[in-house]
Amino acid sequence: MNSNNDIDSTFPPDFLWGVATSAFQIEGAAAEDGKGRSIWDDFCRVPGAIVDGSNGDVACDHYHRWAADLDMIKGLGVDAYRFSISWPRVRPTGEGAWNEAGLAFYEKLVDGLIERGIKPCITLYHWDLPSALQAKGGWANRETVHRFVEYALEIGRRFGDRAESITTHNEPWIVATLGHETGTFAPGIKNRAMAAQVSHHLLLSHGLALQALRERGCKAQLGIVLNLSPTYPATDSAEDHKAAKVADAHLLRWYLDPIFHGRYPQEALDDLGADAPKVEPGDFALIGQKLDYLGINYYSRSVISAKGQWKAGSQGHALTDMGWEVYPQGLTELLLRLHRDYPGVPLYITENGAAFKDQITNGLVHDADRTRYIAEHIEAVAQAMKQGARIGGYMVWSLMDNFEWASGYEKRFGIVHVDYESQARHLKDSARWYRDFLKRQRMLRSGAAQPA
Ligand code: GCO
Repeated sequence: MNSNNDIDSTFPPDFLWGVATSAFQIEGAAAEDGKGRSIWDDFCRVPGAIVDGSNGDVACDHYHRWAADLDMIKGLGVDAYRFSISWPRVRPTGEGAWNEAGLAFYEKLVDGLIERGIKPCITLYHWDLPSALQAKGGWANRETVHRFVEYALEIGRRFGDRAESITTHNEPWIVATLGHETGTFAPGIKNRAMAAQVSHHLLLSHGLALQALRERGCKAQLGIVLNLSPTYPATDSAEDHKAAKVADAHLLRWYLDPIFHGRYPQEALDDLGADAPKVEPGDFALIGQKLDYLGINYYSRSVISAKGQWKAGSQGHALTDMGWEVYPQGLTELLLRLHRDYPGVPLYITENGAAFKDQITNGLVHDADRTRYIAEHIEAVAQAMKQGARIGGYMVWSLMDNFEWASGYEKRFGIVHVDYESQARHLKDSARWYRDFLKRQRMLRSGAAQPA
């Protein structure tokens, strides 16, 4: 890669390039057309839960601006768009009647994408559980697993023939750990044993949904998306190495091992002790359904110090506006490790991107730091592929600035700038770079140009 962020590697012709979003972060229309409340609607009302006191009531108003947004996506020249369905929009209380008005929105969206030549990649659960199910115990209640399977089947029945893929869960670690252990995300519970039980139910719901969708002949590719931030010891000391291993067992292997090897990692079970989840006979067989793909969300590495003393950036790596290290080689290393330890499944980068403080002047955003971040990570993917990893696609997080959970609207991840007052969208330089990069890839693929 040179200083213009030109990438020399040519990716395979069927490599899927995309952009990603999620329902709660962009849709708004929180109470329209019969939509039910979600745990994020509720969490936003908890004083102090969201840094800027904001909520998802309007967000990017995508519910009303979807057609123009799809035109914008088409303009980028991507192959695919990854979005999530709001469960309470299509089934307001998580059980009982389906909300046809809500489903109609996703009908328009899916057809609108196909008309524009873009493949719809659906995520079923990007954290917005219907509040009515939370009132019955939420993911800590094993019954919720069955409600999720019903939801998955209905979406499969309606969209399975048109969607490129259906992902069961986005980042179950976040749901379990931030939602139920640290309490920093919805539903804001602080109970480690409950968090462990929630993680088990999420995995079980994933496996049961895959099994049920396949039984019904769902044509879409089926998989799960995990946030896999690889762990590194802060120093060479034995304590730090041990701490990094335990952290890896909680962060990565906790979700990978049950799916691929039929068990939870012993290091994490030992650490949990009495807080370990209750597993019923047969659960692991259900969880271990074959995946058509594994989605990976990669932002940064995790550096682990036994004494908790490590400071991000202390080894000279740049930080994003989230305070996360820019560490692209971690992505190459992660992909190669997955290829080695969990072989046979195609890997997709389903999220990668960065928040930086943007300045907009006359509709222009010169976000050189974000462009560089994306280019370096695409290059990191190419490096892993050259060393044998099987990677099927890459998606930028995010299409546009949006509601960044507990950080509200203060952190901007978009390659498109959103003015929340006017809802005007402006392509940042990173979006223009991505568009030009994809144009060049297409030319290289069709042999119309020679690599530089
Ligand atoms: C995620 C989330 C996104 C976040 C992004 C940046 O899956 O973690 O999908 O919703 O906005 O990760 O923090």
